[in-house]
Amino acid sequence: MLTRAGERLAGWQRTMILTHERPDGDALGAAGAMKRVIETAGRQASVYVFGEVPPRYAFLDKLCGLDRWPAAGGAQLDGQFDGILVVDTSSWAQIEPAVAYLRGSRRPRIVLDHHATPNDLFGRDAELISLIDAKAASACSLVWQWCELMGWQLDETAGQALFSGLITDTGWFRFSNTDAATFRAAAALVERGCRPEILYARLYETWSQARLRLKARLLNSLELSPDGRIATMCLTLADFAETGATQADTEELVNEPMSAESVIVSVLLSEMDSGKIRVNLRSKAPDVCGLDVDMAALAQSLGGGGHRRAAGVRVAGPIGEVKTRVVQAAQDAIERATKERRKTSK
Ligand SMILES: [Mn+2]
Repeated sequence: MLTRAGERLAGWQRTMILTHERPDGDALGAAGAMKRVIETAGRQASVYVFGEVPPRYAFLDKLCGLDRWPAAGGAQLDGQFDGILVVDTSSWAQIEPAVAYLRGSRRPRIVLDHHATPNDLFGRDAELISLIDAKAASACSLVWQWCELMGWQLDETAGQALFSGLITDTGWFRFSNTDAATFRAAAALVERGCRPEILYARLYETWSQARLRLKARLLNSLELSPDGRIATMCLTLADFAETGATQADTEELVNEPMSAESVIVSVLLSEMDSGKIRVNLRSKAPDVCGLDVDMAALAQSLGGGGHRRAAGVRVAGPIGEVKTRVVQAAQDAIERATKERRKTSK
């Protein structure tokens, strides 16, 4: 399938590349790398991003040259491209600004993704090749495999873009999705001149001052349950206003309390402008802490969703009441996990 898709892509003189809304390092890395690969082969490609590129990823914008999706909806672009490559998503809900355009367009498309969402909708109106591997750690590791198989040349820029996606989707090689394929791709990129220490500085040492101040307040709000297993942190609208930080600045902060050995569940509550409270939930892996505390189930019980280790929900405030409810639910979840463990060890 990769070969067939590769041959198809090679036949397009002009390729439109799209990725999901609120793009992350993997989305922009995969899209930017494919643009460079196509250009290096002497053909044209444009990446269209929905909305703004987050400041953290501005260097990828600069390196690869990304365009903004036109507010008019994209129909005017149709004559300018032979085919459409969608990376890191296969869900209509994540490409909302382009849905009307894609439904009307007859351009053939290739979708490359590592999420297990059903994607048949992309193909209803036009020819579609799906490259979906739900086991892959990142879209960038799939792009890497694709390039290897097709013998496509990766220049330094494409390598940096790919490395960015490999490491952001695996939390710098530490999440449970980190696999041998990721390390193989990373090793090969380093061999070709990619410098991890520079990319680390670009991705992890370029946050705003406002975020650092917000983090100070966040840690100051930390409360631990009597047994030390549940960490709770709160950010109020005043915290955001007085530090100048935004909701986007809370990215990854929920993980901070995990540095303490006793903590197995971390809860971050942030007040939003809408008046709702955003709840971020994390739990440690059972291989590490001995308990499988299901955050997806906890979030679902409050109307949200997610994965077993990382989930979230937005609920009506006030923040103090939400905190009490969520901490109680977390305690119940730990108790359930403890019972489960006793059952299986019997
Ligand atoms: Mn991804």
